[in-house]
Amino acid sequence: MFVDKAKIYIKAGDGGSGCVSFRREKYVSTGGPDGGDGGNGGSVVFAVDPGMRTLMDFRYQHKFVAQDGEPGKKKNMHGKTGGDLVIHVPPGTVIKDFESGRVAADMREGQKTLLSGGGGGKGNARFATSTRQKPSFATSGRKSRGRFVILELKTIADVGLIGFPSVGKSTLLAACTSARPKIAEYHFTTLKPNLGVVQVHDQSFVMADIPGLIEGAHGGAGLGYDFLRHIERTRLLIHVVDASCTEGRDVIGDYRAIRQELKSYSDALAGRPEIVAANKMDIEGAKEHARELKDYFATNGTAVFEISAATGEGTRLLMEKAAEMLAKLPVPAPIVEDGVIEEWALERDDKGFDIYYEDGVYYVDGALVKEILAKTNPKEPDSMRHFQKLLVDFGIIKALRKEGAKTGDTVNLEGLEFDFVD
Ligand SMILES: Nc1nc2c(ncn2[C@@H]2O[C@H](COP(=O)(O)OP(=O)(O)OP(=O)(O)O)[C@@H](O)[C@H]2O)c(=O)[nH]1
Ligand SMILES: [Mg+2]
Repeated sequence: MFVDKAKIYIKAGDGGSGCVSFRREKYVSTGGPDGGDGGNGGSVVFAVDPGMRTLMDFRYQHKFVAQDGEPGKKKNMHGKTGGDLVIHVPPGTVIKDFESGRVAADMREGQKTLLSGGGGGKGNARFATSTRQKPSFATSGRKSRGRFVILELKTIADVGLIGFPSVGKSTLLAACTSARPKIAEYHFTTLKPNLGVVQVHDQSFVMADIPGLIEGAHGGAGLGYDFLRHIERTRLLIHVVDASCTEGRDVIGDYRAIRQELKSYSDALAGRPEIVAANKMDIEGAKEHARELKDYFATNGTAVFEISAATGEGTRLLMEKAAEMLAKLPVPAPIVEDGVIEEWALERDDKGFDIYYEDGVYYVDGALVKEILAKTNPKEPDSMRHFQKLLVDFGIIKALRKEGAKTGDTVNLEGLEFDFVD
């Protein structure tokens, strides 16, 4: 079974909550606050494993959750940070957000953090001020939201072999590389892509052999169509045609039918430079059909090579031509990463503020509150009106209401006190 697409669930670790605790000292009834912060949650990291060739591992495991941060402890001890979760994928894995379908990462090499862990909460020791010496509250850690992602393997190869079943694609791969694909006279012998490295003088390139295509493949006929994604990222195509026509085929008709399937898959793929390989030249009558092909391409400049993948004849010249063309072709850029990761970071349950209640006062603090206050001048009515609008827009009023605040209650925003009006 070949698996080249998978849907998995990923989630970063939640932040550990801050601790509420007071020092215990001899002869002192209650000492100062000493509750430590919670640890940050672990992140979800994707890493390329060059040895992996399929997404098989994801058939059985769908859920990947990084470790949560540990809660803070007394004596100002911080909770342990949750361990990152590293998910190994084969090179060429494209990661897409399931909901939006947008590309989050194109894993070619190295590693990438896709979800960051939630920050740990603050322990009560953090909230001690000259006027509030015994804070009996701490904040909880940030929760991180899990998401579904689609993994799609788009093999990275320089050359893609295309053609009808049984034309000899796998035989050609075996003749030119150390790959040992299955070869047999029946159609659809190849069920998954095979890769091999071709060495030509001091140049080398990767060649991919995929299941054969047939007419109507784009409508679901045969099984090769889905596999075109594996040669989407090639720079050059070798279109293999069976010149022996032993199956009663017509070389030009075959060639055109495959071209049609390529076009229905993608214009970009159909626009790739192409070399035609007239195969099975060792069989009688092949010469004649190869001639037909050459005549057909006489005017458009497509190179036609006569080869026998079985005897190896002509394959060297074909590979040299491929190497020569590749040297002039640019390396394709990675699939554009359109910044989903930043959005995800914002979507974390990180509102930018915390609310806690003590002795009849609702305290609100956090980076967002500081930012709003920095822009506010309490002496100017206009500025205060804008300030109120910001409190509504950023959901602070709603959150206060949820915490139980009612008209007349005192709200303390990082030191600025006002009466709550609902
Ligand atoms: N005589 C001769 N037979 C060949 C040649 N190349 C391939 N064959 C035979 O053709 C049959 C099909 O070859 P494969 O390499 O499996 O063909 P394929 O294109 O990979 O086929 P699928 O994987 O089914 O798409 C096998 O029996 C091969 O031995 C050749 O140059 N000459
Ligand atoms: Mg094959």
